[in-house]
Amino acid sequence: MAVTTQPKLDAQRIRADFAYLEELVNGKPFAYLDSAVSTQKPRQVLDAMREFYEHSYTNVHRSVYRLAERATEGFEGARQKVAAFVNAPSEREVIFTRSSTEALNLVAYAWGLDNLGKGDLVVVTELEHHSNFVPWQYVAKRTGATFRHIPIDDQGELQLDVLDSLAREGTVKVVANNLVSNSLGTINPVEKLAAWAHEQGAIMVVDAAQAAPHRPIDVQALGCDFLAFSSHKMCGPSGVGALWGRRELLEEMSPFNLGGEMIRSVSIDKTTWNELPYKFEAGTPAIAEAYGFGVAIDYISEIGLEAIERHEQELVTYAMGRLAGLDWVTVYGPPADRRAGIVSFNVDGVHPHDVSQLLDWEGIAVRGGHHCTQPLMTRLGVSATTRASFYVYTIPEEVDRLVDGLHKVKKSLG
Ligand code: C6P
Repeated sequence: MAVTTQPKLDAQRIRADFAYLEELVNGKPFAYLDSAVSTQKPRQVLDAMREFYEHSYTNVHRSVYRLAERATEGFEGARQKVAAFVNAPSEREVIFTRSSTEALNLVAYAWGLDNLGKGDLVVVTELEHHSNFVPWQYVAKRTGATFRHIPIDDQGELQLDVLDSLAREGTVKVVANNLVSNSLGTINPVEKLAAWAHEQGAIMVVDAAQAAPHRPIDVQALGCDFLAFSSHKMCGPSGVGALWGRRELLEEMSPFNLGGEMIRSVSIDKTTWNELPYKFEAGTPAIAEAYGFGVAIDYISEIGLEAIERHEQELVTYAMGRLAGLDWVTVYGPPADRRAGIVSFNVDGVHPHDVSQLLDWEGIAVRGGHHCTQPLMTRLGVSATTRASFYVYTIPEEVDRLVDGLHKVKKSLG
């Protein structure tokens, strides 16, 4: 019988690609446990961007001289990589945006304003990041649609038993949910929600900001209509993100930003729109950043998304096991086997900002705050949490240092 071994990720070797991890903070090795906010950047991406700026850079889609063609090829090559990364049927369905936030705003405005009205329901979730919550709340208000949410249970998982009663309240037109919660790490049942959304005649909008960097994504298997993610959370530069959208929907939608590049023709009386994806890419895009996004996709794809997912699963299982031994720490969210590499917790009697400040003195970077999920914080009955989040360069020793650091926090402030 053939034995298949699943390749493991070598975090120690990967660490050598990240310059900042070699630095000392307060005389101690740096433990970066805040990758959910943004990841560090490997030399491969930085070198490639420098090379691009030095030898292939000018504006794209405008001129025919050699350098311009090279720039356009680099930019469009990145689009193909993004499309392949999420198994999009066509690269024309991939729109470069500034970020996940802009991608989600694009859908809320360009689809929502034309398709929502009184009697319609927009359904988000209680654990949504503000980027997939506030635009829908705002557009629902502007159009007269009803804004509803799917609540979570005490483990931070969606209570899907409310769906039937939601459907009775009106015509469900939008379901918007993150694939992975940035605060709790919950892996949400997006396929199920997409199937339900389609039964209602609604569109399914997926925020994959915390999923795309960490697990394989297949928009066709998910069955969604739109999917948003950001380059800076997956080893790429900031300032660029992507929206994948189903072609029929994108074709029908009005533009979001207006100006150069997104037009077919302009006259005093009338303007017509460019073809996809350019209809949604007004003005000069983040050219070298999109190119760097493509290189980052190559970088993490070479490590392997399954290997990344397994690595983070091992780390989160280890971290939750260690934190469970501290009866003065409250951990939020589902068990380790149903979450991604994110752990939110609170130390009894100590504000998360103080926890993160003291951990910084130990050379450990974590985030303390509401993580742009205030409705979730309200549900948890806290104003903030401390959050540790992992990536390809995280090692178990850093989890040990976090636990040691928390003992020190308790000793000084608990
Ligand atoms: N979350 C965090 O520390 P932008 O900023 O547009 O690239 O990503 C927004 C966003 C959208 N959805 C989810 C699930 C996210 O986690 C984020 C960004 C960071 O959790 C900054 S608040």
